[in-house]
Amino acid sequence: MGAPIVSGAEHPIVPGFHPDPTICRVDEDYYLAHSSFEYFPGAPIYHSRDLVSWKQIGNILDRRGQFLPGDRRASGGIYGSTLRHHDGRFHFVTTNVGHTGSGQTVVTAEDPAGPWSDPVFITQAVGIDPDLAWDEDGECYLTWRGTVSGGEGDGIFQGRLDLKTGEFIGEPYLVWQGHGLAAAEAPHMYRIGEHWYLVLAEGGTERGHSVTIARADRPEGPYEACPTNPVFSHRSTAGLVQNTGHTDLVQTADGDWAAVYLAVRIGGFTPCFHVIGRETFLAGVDWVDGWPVFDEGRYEFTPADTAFKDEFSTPAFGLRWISPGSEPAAVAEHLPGGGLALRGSGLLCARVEDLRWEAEAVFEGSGRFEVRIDDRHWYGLVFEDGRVRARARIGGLTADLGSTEAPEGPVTLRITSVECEAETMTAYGPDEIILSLVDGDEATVLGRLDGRYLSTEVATGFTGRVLAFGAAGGAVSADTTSSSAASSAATGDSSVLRRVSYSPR
Ligand code: 6LW
Repeated sequence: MGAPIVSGAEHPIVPGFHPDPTICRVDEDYYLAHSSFEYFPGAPIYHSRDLVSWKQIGNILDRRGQFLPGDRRASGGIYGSTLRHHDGRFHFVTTNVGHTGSGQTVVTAEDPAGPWSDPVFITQAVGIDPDLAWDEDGECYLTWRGTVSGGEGDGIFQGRLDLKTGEFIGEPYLVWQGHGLAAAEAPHMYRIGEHWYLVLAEGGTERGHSVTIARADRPEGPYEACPTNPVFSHRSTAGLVQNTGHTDLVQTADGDWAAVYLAVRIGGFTPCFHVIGRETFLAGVDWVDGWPVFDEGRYEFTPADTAFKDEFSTPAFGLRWISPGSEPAAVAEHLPGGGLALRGSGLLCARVEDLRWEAEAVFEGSGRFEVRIDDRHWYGLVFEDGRVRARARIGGLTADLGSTEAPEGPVTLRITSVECEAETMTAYGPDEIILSLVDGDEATVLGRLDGRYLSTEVATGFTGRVLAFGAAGGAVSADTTSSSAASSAATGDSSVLRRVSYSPR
């Protein structure tokens, strides 16, 4: 039986934590980028020719020179951004909130898969959610949410920009400040027909999230607000898709319009929880009296195939692999013949992209495998000293759940997300997480926990669940060469990750 067809109203085009989507088109090709916070490499970029099936082609910020780690804190790092194509080059502007004094960061590239340029910093533009647009004379405008360093006022600012130097031409100025809802942010400006349009996210990125819009004859305004604002929101609606907002518009190759936006899929009993972060959704857009009308059900498609298996047999990390506050190459070293020697306390991670899923990790020597939101919210298994233990951390609480002797040879650890089986309403969480040791056909369950504690509503922040792999504490010391890493792997005092597999359930 073929893969099911789903509606864009219910199912993301890019699942898992891929928030603050920004999109551009070049001829028949569409490109999409996302914020990525403390995870490096940052700003994953995707390609599509039909708007519904997307393939990751790179990570825009894959050199630390472009993305300083700053304080490496959870939900720090790379925030909302804008991707545009102008004058034969792709332009990506974003905020690294961990890089004090950098203002906004601009990188460019000829090939969207990279390499992207070294950064130009717009230090005067303090704040978040920068947008780039050009007028018919090639004048470049930066619009962002925030303030001007050394200046007055706070809100949606705009200025004419010298992209080469990062300096403003003339003083930046306030533009339209929105419909008056909380947290007016994520401005995007477009020249459409005879008007300049300014789209904002308002209401905050939670249940009250909304899209508002205004138009003007010139980029700097004055702006006329849309009489039916907010033009798009799920606030106070029923349904599992919530928090809709933070949109970016694109004219399709056949001249129609579409919008990408973030939303979450909630589960559990009220107030409900989202566990895999803010995902990217797609809607059609019609124009009525010169104002946009969102059509969420316009697109139907076969969902992305999220299953993967990696034996780390190629010298480079796949594009999915990211590290929170560190770098994959600092956490893991490729071994001759496949597998990774894991070292230190850093983690190698991949986004969870389904509401129900199962993942396995095969270790030699020792290792740890977790599902996490951040350092204070994770459930996992640790294999060391010949034993496997299930453990969990929720805020300030850490608990050992169960343990058993590890079998000889390679050890397979499994984490599964299943439907919650609770009988009472309030015990009904978004899912349950099962932690097991697999030995042949046998699976020994060492822990089973309510998934609500690994949700953004509990952990707070801007990210979602990731699978995380790391050394069990027997870090391979820095001067260990890979061959000696392989030999010490055999003696069980170092952490070698041989294989990871993941599939939706
Ligand atoms: C993003 C901003 C926001 O830059 O959160 O809640 C920031 N809205 O638009 C991180 O996603």
